[in-house]
Parts: sequence; C-alpha cells; structure tokens
Amino acid sequence: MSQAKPTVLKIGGSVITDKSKEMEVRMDAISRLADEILEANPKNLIIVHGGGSFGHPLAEKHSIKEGFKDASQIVGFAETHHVMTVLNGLFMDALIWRGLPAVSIPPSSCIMTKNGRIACFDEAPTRKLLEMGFIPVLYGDAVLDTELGFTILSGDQLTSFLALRFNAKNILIGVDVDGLYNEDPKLNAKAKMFEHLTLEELRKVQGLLGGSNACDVTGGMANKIAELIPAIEHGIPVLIVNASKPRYLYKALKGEKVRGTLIEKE
Ligand code: IP8
Repeated sequence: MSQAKPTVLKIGGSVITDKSKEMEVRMDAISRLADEILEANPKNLIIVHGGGSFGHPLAEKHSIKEGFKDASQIVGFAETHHVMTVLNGLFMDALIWRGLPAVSIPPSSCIMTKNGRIACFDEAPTRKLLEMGFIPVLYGDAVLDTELGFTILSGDQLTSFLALRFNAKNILIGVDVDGLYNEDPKLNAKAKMFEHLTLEELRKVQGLLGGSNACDVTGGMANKIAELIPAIEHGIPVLIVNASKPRYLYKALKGEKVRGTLIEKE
C-alpha cells in the first residue's frame, strides 16, 4: 500500500504539564490541543509527547537515565514508566473522546536502547496503524537498555528516529516558547528569536542554546536541537511553535503561516 509521508508532532511536557509542581497536568492545554488536532484533521500523523512533571521528577529521584546500579531503582523504573502511562492516558482520553483514532504505543514495550540510543524498534504495529489511518501516540519513556539495564528515552530522540524511520514530510515541535532564541526568553525578555535557520546556521548558534531550568533529565532546548539534527540532515524540515498559545499548533498542522522557527537543511 502506498503511504503518504507522515507528520511527526512532538508536544513538549512543559506544554501539557506544570513543571513547577510534581505530577500536575494541564488538562486545559491538553483539551485545547486535542480540539486543534481534531479541527486541523491532519492525514498521516504520529504524535509523541514528553514527560513534564510526571516522568522527570521520578526519573531524577531514582537516577533511571544513568542505568541500573542497585536494586532499589527497580521499583523506581516501574514507577517512572507508570506515571508516563498515566499522563499518556489523560492525553489519550482527550483525543479519543473527540473521535480521533489515536492508539497509544508504549515505547518501553517496542523499543530497547544501547547506551541510551535506540537500538531496536518493533516498527510493524506503528506502520500498520499509520497505513490504516490511525494516529499512533508515543511518548518519552523509561526503557530497557542492552548495556545500562534501563535508561530514559527522550521524546525528542524518539521524534527524530520516527521521522527518519517513516520518512516524514515534516516535524512539528510544540513547546512553551515562540521558537528558538539566542538566549532563554524566560530569563531575558530581549532574547532574539530565529524565524528561519539552515542547518549550517543552526550549527553556528547551537552553542547559545541553553538547558532547562525545570526538572528535566533529558536536557532542554540544546538537547532537543541536537536530537533533531539527523532528521534535518536527511531533508526533513522542523518547525518549532508555541503550543501553549491557542491556534498556533492548528496553523502549523494546516501548513498556515504561524510565528515560530523553521529549520531546513538548506
Ligand atoms: O520529556 C522523557 O521524555 P521528554 C520522559 O520528551 C521521562 O524528554 C520518563 C522522563
């Protein structure tokens, strides 16, 4: 069956949760985003969401990213994965009760990493879901690792990987700022946003990008960008938009003009 190229949409954990509090969901944001996805009605969509105040605090508490060191972490791994399924369930509720054909795929069940990098992925269910017109929904997760025992797989690594594996048309990154800035816009109101960057320009500004100021075991904007580079190198354009602001994601999904940062190979 010939398959149109999918869009891979990553929704940041800072959009759908309040990272200043533990396990605090932003149900209003999730509902609004589900409305926007429904209205935009995109064909061939894969969604990935982040961990926000669900996955990150527990991953940090039990040092899950660093791998297995002692038996006390075992229950911590289970807890970290579990809270991600809880956040995912809330997200899935919003999509499904609006009639969107979204199906959750827990990364811990179909992916293993090697030293933190995706080493095997059982792609058949995701591929079949896409072919049949479903919306596969994955998320940053606690996953098993061939060398470390376990680790944390970021939604950003997963997004880039899925875009490459399924030959995506584009990647949309929904965050809680308007785009990519030369400084953290939450700390400096005079920070300058880039509207368009080529890969070469991106590499030059990469050093300016900061980490995250909230609890985030997978790093902030700098890490996000580093993960996206292989997809951009492959010719997949990336648009970073503010998914905390109404209608931005809708416009991005529709291909309409919207404030944000577009990163292209050339
Ligand atoms: O928020 C990490 O995913 P991210 C998920 O996309 C966990 O980096 C479990 C911390």
